[in-house]
Amino acid sequence: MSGPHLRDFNRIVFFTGAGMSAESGVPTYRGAGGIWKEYDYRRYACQDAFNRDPAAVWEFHNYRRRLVAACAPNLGHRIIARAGQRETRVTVVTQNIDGLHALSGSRDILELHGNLWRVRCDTCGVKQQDPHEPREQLRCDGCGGWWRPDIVWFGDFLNDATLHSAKQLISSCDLFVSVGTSAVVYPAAHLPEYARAGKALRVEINPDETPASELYDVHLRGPATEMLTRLADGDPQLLDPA
Ligand code: BV8
Ligand code: ZN
Repeated sequence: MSGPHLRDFNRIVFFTGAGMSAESGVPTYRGAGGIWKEYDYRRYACQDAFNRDPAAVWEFHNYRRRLVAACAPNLGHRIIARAGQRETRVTVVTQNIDGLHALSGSRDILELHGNLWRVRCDTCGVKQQDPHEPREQLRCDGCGGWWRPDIVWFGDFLNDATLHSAKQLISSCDLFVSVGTSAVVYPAAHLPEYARAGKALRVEINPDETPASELYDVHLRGPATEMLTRLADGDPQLLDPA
């Protein structure tokens, strides 16, 4: 199959969005059936909403936990994880909070927007990793404050160290593969520019054109699993055993 092929690169960054998990059954944000189409994030997924009614925000996030807990990594997640198990340096920079990259075996993951399965106390700031199930206990064992999802909601600043590491890695990679993002949310949508500045070969995997498409050298217009299979180019180490 015509290139590029993952085996030909040494430092790869996969920059993923909700489209990466669409074939696992996780709803995207904006597309058909997108979660923001049904739920207004101003009511269920921002600090103001949490200050007003933390229980309602938890009801919404426990609904998302149940939904995502029923989803499994897809072939695309597995190809990325296997690419990382070889000498090639592979990093996943994701906007996803679903935890499916980790579940599929990827190790080097930068979660720009936090994680659905982690909480932090809104008062003392202590953090806790949860099992993949809804959370019943909403109060911090330490100070009695409210636990809040450790997610970067609109209006929240991203973690500086995470964003800085992402910019560093993307500026020095030789292959940058964007998978399933609409490139409309900032500062994440700025990151492909660092790949261009770093002279990486840039591949956009998305069935649709995006506002960032002109930043890419190669456009693979199809679903994540099929297009990542193409990048794996029949490599038995990357694909599912026959
Ligand atoms: C901040 C977690 C400082 C939450 C998310 C500059 C200009 C304009 C606005 C701003 C700016 N800077 C900051 C802002 C404000 C805001 C922003 O960007 N607004 C946008 C809407 C204009 N940014 C912020 O608030 C950020 N914080 O800047 O703090 C600050 C503070 C105060 C005031 C000013 C600044 C925080 C942003 C993070 C928000 N949290 N997620 C949760 O889940 O509850 S964002 C969320 O949406 C995602 O994480 C992702 O980042 C983003 C976009 O979603 P995508 O992943 O791209 O998914 P989407 O559904 O949109 O698209 C799916 C794509 O997949 C489509 O293209 C589709 O074609 C494709 N697809 C579908 N199926 C498949 C597929 N592809 C492949 N295979 C398939 N099968
Ligand atoms: Zn606390």
